[in-house]
Amino acid sequence: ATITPLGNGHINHTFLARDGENSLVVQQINTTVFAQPGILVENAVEISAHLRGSGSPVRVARHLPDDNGRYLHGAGRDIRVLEFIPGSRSIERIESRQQAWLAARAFAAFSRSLADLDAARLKTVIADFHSPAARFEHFQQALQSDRCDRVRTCGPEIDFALALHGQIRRWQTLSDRLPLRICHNDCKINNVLFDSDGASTLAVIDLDTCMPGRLMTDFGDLVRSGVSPEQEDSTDLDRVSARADIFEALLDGYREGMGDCLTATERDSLLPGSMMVCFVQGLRFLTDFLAGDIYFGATHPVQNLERARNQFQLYASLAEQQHELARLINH
Ligand code: ADP
Ligand code: GN1
Ligand code: MG
Repeated sequence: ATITPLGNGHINHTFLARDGENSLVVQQINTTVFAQPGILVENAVEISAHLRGSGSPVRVARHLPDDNGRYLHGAGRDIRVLEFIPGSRSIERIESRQQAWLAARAFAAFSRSLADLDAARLKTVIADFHSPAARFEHFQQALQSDRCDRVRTCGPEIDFALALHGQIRRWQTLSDRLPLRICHNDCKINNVLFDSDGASTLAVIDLDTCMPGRLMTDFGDLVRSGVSPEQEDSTDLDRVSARADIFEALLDGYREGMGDCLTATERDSLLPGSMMVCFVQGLRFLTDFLAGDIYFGATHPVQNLERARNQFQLYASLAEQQHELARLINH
């Protein structure tokens, strides 16, 4: 087979293996992030079985076992094989309202289809994954230890983050009031596969963090990764902003996919959730910058700081427009 790198994920190493007509996705799981790859496989198999068994139209990329029924390979038991979704492509930036609507509907339909799967059947992959209070604590620890002597290089970003401590508590309180549901927990725009001309979505992928959570963060991640005309790595901060028309399309698509499943409290959490996820993602990048780029990696020394600035700018843009955006929700 020929093996080539695939996609732009931050966490795993993903490859496309091609042999004539046959294509497979081969992925090396990042065991720094996911200490127990077996749990990822068990959760994914459970989810695939539930979707198939319930006749859901939502498609995911299935994990494929070898002839002995094993899902994990290699000396580190960290290599897996996934079904390749033919004719698919992922996008890194939303270009149109239609793309926004389709992606949001796909992620919402995914959660809706899992509403009747017993949450106890899925293992917790990373505890407190979307807890703003836990993320803030990690940030404070990184700040305190300053193990790479980088604190002195990012004073303004640290001050920006510290000023939002009170807001973190309010977001945590809101999140704690919401129902726990099985969520995707990484509803980034490149985790949904479109067909080649972008006219429909084919599958939801990257199920590694799928576990009980809150819809406010699923919708928030969609907004975070899709609402800006610039990607999260962009340093062109003047162009980083929330596009209200894309926000509206994400909202409409999400509501369409959730149908009547969304409670009133959940609906009211969508905008705060979007702001929270942008800010917390900035905080996560800043924390990783302070810790030495051990989680997200970096292609140059200040990349995680640049990503943090980008996400803080996006948060500020959402905050500035929050009253107009709230009107779209109450519409
Ligand atoms: P990571 O956890 O590192 O983000 P992903 O599972 O999201 O890894 O895969 C990274 C990228 O690889 C995706 O954004 C997509 O472009 C591509 N990809 C992953 N799985 C498939 C698949 N089954 N079919 C087609 N493309 C895929
Ligand atoms: C990671 O795996 P990927 O690239 O889809 C991260 C998300 C972040 C995102 C930021 C397990 O997602 O939580 O929001 O990067 N995944 C994990 O781009 O931490
Ligand atoms: Mg991914």
